[in-house]
Amino acid sequence: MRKILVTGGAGFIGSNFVHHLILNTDYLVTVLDKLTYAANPRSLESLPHNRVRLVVGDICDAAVVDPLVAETDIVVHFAAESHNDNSLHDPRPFLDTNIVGTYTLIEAARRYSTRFHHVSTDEVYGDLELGDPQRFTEDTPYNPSSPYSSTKAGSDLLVKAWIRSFGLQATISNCSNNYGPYQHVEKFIPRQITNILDGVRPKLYGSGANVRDWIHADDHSSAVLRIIERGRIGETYLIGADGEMSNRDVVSLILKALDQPKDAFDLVADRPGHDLRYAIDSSKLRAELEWVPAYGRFEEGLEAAVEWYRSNEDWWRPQKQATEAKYQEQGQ
Ligand code: NAD
Ligand code: TDX
Repeated sequence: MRKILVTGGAGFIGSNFVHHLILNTDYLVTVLDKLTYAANPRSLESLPHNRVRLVVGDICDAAVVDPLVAETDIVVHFAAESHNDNSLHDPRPFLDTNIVGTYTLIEAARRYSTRFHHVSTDEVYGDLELGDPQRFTEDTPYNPSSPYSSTKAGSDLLVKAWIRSFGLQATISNCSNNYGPYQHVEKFIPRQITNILDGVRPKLYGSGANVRDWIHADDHSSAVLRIIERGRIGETYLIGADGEMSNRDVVSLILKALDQPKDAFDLVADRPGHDLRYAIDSSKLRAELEWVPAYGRFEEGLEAAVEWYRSNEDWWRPQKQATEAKYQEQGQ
């Protein structure tokens, strides 16, 4: 049976990807995860133990990484410090994990000639104007805004250099904003859903006009699976599902799904350097690899996510208080 190493598999997208692998493939999965504050091993607990193994360790630690990469057929690299707001207050862990961690993994993949897939973000391209018809493509120049996105951009460039200089057998994907089950309550959509469930009004940064391009995490997973199975080595693929929406409109939909008045939200301090708009043109992935997202309307996927948080309070409750205390300190 084929073996796959999934870094960051106890986090949001990584755990959704492991669920997707178990349902749709016969891979034997090893998850390598440091179990930072962002991880929740419970996200994996319903999966068969004979198919999924969790190794707790740091991707920056070559002594941990090397033997795992040596024994696997492929590495899919999700592990990262992933939250922009945290990166503005304490950038150092972002440099360590996103840059040094990626370096440690690609050195191991080079040593053992292991197929490598690097999971990245559309934020490496900076932002677009509101109302501009332009969207990001694989040819858009890198122009990251935050400590988070600059470290992700740095990690992409390392992978590109290792492909060119050392013949690393790698692909890269840059995806838009994900939503779905198992997302930490620090992120926008789960924060607002769980605030409302706690009787607290949703909090929009600035005017709430910023636009994000939403994709369900399971569609991200199917795209990554398609790229590792059919993608061309050395190529970058943008992943998106045409889900552009302003933050204010997202909050309106969440309020509606939870039977709240449509103006029951607060505007709070804006994020410094807040990117205005992201939008993905995923034509290359769709045309070359015949990928199509399974989730149709964002509204339906969002309603399902609202229902998931309503039904899984025991999953998110332990993180909620500390997360809100941190936001309160920041005036958000
Ligand atoms: P997350 O924060 O939910 O999960 C990250 C996981 O990585 C956690 O389980 C954490 O414990 C683990 N981790 C962190 N540092 C580690 C280290 N040094 N060693 C081992 N494990 C470590 O993040 P996410 O939202 O699931 O994002 C996963 C990946 O997808 C990231 O690379 C992110 O840049 C990318 N991405 C995310 C989005 C999004 O909308 N969330 C969109 C596009 C791309
Ligand atoms: O309480 C909030 N209020 C608010 O208005 C929070 C937490 C966020 N926001 C805004 C900021 C953004 O415009 O909502 C939008 C989404 O915010 P986040 O969930 O923090 O996501 P974002 O900064 O867009 O980055 C996400 O998508 C790209 C992921 O966190 C990244 O890991 C990914 O690379």
